[in-house]
Amino acid sequence: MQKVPHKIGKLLGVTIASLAVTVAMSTSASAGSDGPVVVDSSGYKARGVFLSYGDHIRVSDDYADGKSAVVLWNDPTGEERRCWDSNGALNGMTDCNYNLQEGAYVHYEVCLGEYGSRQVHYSTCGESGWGYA
Ligand SMILES: [Ca+2]
Ligand SMILES: [Ca+2]
Repeated sequence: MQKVPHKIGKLLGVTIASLAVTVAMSTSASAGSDGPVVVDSSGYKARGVFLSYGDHIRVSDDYADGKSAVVLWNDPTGEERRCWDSNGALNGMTDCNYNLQEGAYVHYEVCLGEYGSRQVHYSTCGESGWGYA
């Protein structure tokens, strides 16, 4: 007799929690639009994404080859900006936090490069993505 109410309570808790997350996300993300996860030309060595809430670019070095991952993106003035993951491979996303004008387009791609010399290997850049701040 104890098991059933316990299970229902747990399920209800999960439902309410996910509902709260949905409401919070739809409220906070109303101004902009996240971009897709993009990958480098190999498809697996680097990933990047744009998140509109708070204007974050995230980049991940997914391959231990001595090269860093870098997201190249264009800010609203058209200037190229860079967000590097230079702290090693396979250790999560590195976050770059920006503050963009609401509604600004963000065009970005992820590439491999040498963080020491800030050299980008453009041939490794993958397909680009778009988001809106
Ligand atoms: Ca690497
Ligand atoms: Ca890293």
